[in-house]
Amino acid sequence: MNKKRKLALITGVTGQDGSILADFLLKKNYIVHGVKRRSSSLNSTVRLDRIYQDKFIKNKSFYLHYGDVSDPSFCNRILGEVKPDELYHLAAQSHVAISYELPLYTASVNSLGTLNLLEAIRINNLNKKTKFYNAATSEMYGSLKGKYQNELTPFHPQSPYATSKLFSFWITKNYRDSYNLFASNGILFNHESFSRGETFVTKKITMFIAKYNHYKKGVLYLGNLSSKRDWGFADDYIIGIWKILQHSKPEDFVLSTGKSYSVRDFLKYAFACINIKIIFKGKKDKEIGIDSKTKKVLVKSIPYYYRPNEVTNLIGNNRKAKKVLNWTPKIKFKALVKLMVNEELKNFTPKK
Ligand code: NAP
Ligand code: G4F
Repeated sequence: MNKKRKLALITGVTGQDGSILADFLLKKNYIVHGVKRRSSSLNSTVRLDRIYQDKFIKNKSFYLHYGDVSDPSFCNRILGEVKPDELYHLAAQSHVAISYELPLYTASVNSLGTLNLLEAIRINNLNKKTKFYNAATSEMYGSLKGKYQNELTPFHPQSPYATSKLFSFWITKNYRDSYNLFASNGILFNHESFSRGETFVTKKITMFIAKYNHYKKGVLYLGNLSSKRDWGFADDYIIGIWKILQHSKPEDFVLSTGKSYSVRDFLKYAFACINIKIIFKGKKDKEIGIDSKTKKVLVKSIPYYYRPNEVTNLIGNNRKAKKVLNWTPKIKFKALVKLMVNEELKNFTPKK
């Protein structure tokens, strides 16, 4: 007998995680609906090129809808129309540094956007049908105080972004407890891939490496090279996100690798992929990275990219996800750097 295909709705489908998740769910035979914002350029759907299906194809598996999570009427309508089995809420103003420049906008999208979707589930009486995943973040913890951060660690958000996400985390829990909704938070530590947004540090570095490898010139301007993150591979984390909604009950989970490395470490391994040994001189916003052979300056730390209140270190303990969901990240830090650089080198096209 034919099993009924599951219906998923993804907000933030044009982003790193949304595009990888859409691909993953289609391979699992889901029917996938995604929300994309109206944009003046068609480029915003570039990450979806490999799975895009034309509007006029009958019985498609992948549908895109224009919408914005900060618009409650849209959220009510789309939930009423699609009636998804699983709603993956990934849409966000996801850049920490930009959240200092646009704090109200960040709160409106990240906090109220989440509430709009939860309300839409309730208003459409989908409490028993729709499972809800909220993309919470390790940024909610603020700088590491003990050995690691897990589901029991107190939160101490240090940016408008982190604070906006803390609202989304708690409102998800409130709706779970008040309305018996299957609503879970994933507290995800940094995860990267070739599809990472170009202004996040790993993608900024790996794109520079490909350019430098070709032109043999240029300087990469960065902020704090000493800050440390628990960096994993996005494809591993997408499996974790899916597993969170397949669990028998709604709960919150940390997804992390358990190891943290500095931006400086990332630079070291990334330059090594193109056979450059980089050495560092100076401190803080006077620090520079130099090619040990040619003595060319490759990297400069400048105040412009420093944040008003830097989260200095994050390390997650993923024991609960391992035990309850049987989830473990496969790709380790060095392999991640290599994978990102190689993909960047492969896709590099010089300007004419
Ligand atoms: P991303 O690449 O920045 O993608 C964000 C997505 O949200 C994009 O599709 C974006 O659309 C969409 N979006 C932004 N504002 C919207 C709005 N008002 N209405 C509808 N859609 C909107 O982020 P990501 O790295 O994939 O992360 C996915 C989610 O996980 C985010 O919520 C992020 O905060 C959270 N998170 C990420 C990490 C990580 O390391 N990647 C870790 C922890 C938590 P456009 O393409 O039009 O901009
Ligand atoms: O790549 P980042 O901008 O990522 P950040 O701030 O850790 O946030 C990412 O991970 C969070 C999970 O922990 C997500 F919730 C969030 O949505 C996002 O995906 O910066 C990483 C580190 C920071 O310490 C930053 O100060 O790199 C440092 N850094 C140094 N120079 C830089 C730069 N970051 C950026 N973006 N650009 C630089 O030039």
